[in-house]
Amino acid sequence: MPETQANPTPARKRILSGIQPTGTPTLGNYLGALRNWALLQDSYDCLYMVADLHALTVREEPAALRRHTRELAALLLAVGINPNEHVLFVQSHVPAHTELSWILACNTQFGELSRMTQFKDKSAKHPDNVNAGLFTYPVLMAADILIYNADLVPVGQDQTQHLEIARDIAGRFNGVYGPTFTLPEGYVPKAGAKIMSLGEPTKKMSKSDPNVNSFILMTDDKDTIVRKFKRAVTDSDGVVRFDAAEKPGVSNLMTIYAAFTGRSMQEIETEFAGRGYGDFKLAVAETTADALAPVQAEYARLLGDKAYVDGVLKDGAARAARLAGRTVRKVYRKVGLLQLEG
Ligand code: ATP
Ligand code: LTN
Repeated sequence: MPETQANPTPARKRILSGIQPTGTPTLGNYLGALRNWALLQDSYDCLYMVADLHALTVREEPAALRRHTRELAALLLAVGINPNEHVLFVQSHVPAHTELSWILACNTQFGELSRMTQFKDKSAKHPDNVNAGLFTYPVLMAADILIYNADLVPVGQDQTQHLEIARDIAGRFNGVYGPTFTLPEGYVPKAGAKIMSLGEPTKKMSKSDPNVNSFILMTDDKDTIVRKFKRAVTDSDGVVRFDAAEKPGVSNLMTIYAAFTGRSMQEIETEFAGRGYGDFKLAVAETTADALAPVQAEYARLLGDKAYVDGVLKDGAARAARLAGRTVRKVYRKVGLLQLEG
C-alpha cells in the first residue's frame, strides 16, 4: 500500500478587484463591493486596487485625481482591508497591467467591445469625450484580473458584463496560445448588488450624479444621511412592501435596510406594517449612519497619516508587480515577442 502523503494545505484561491478614484464612494459602492472585499479576506488571498488608469477615461482635474487616489486607499484601509495579509495598490504603479492590456486588445474584437452597455451609457453621458480609452476600458479591466490569475472578482451587478468579456478574452487566448489564464468568476452580493439613486430609483446610485441628494456618500455625517433619506423618492401608496417594478423607491430603501440588518423583505414588511414612510426612512437612515460611523472614524484617523498610507501603497505595488511581471513575461513569450538572453 502506498504511504499516505502528508496533505499540504491547498493554496487559497485568489481575488482581484478594483474601484475607480472618481470621487468619494457611495453607499452603492460599499454594499455592492467594498463591504465584501473586507469580508472575503478571511477565505481568499486578495489583491485590491485603486483603478486610477480607468478613471482617466472621464475628465478629471489632475490634482483631484491625485487626492482621490490617496483618499480612496485610506478608505479601503478604513473598511478593513488588511495590507499585511493582502495586497493593496494603485493600478498605475504596476505598469505590467498596461503591457498586458495591449496584448489582450489585439485579441479582442471591435464588435464585442461595441456591445458593452457601460460604453454606450458613458458615451451618451459625455458626448464631447467619447475617447478610445472608454472603448477599450474592458480590455484593461480584463488585464487587471487575468494578470493575477484571479479566481474570483467581487463587484456590483453593473460590472458583470465586463467580467463576461474578461472570461471570453481569457478563453480565446488559452485556445490559441495554450493554457495561460484562469477563467475568473464574479462574486455579486445577494443584497446590495445594485443600489438605486434616491432621487430616481430606476437608475443606479452613482457618485458622479450631479444631484447630490441622489446618493449617500460613505463620508456623509448622520444629519446629512437622515436628510437625504427623508427626501428619497417613494410613492403615494404609504405601505412598506417590496415590489421593485411598482415601488422602486421603497424597494431600494428596503434593500439597503436588508443589507445592513440581514432581515428578509418579509420581516421588514412586518416590522413597518401600519407605520408611515417617515418612520421607515428614519430607521434606514439611522441603521446606515451607525454602520458607517466606525469606518468614518478610522478614515479620519488614516487621512492624518499620509506616510502610512503611502507606505502601504509602495509595498503593495512591489508585491503586485512581482506577480504581474511573471504573467507578462509568460504571455510575451507565448505570443512570440523576441526575448533576449541574460
Ligand atoms: P461612477 O459612479 O462614477 O459611475 P462607479 O461607482 O460605478 O462609478 P466604481 O467606483 O469603479 O464605479 O465601482 C466600484 C464598485 O462599486 C464596482 O464593483 C461596482 O460594481 C460597484 N457599484 C457601483 N455602483 C453601485 C451601486 N449603485 N450598487 C451596487 N454596487 C455598485
Ligand atoms: N471597472 C470597475 C473598476 C475596475 C475593476 C477592475 C473591478 C477596474 N479594474 C478589475 C474588478 C476587477 C468598476 O467598478 N467600474
